[in-house]
Amino acid sequence: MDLYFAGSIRGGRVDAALYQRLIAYLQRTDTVLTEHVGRPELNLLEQGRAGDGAIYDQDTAWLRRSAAVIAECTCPSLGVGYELAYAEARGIPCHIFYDRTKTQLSAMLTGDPYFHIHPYEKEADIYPALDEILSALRSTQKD
Ligand code: 6K6
Repeated sequence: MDLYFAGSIRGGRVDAALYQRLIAYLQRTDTVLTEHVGRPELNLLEQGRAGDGAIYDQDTAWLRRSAAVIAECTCPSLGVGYELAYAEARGIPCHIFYDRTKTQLSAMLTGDPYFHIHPYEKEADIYPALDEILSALRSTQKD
């Protein structure tokens, strides 16, 4: 399956290493279209991809072809919030993870019953939840 992993870029890179581990886990079985989100050396001012307009066009095209969005939202990001609303408007399943010991998620996410919210306390809890999400997505796609 094609998956869209969403994580903060200009919102802050404090969790970049966590994103990289989660992306690597998903890549064992599936295609993560947004592998760059976990790149530790990602240059926030990088214009090598022809600027922000090209980034928007590419990312929204990837969102439209994704089986699901997996978002790590401990570090707040306007871009991730936008991507979640964009995916919801197109009926793409959205799974949101956040560390409940570090942050309170926006009420605009927790208050929206469309979103599947996964609060966690330690990173090890995320991986079995990802396994369940992937197997549920796979069985939906077979129907
Ligand atoms: C160059 C090389 C790698 O990345 C860049 C430039 N920036 C972006 N490239 C691709 N997607 C981006 C970039 N900046 C933001 N996004 C998208 O928005 C990602 O899919 C993230 O999930 C989300 C992060 O938004 P901000 O508001 O934290 O930047």
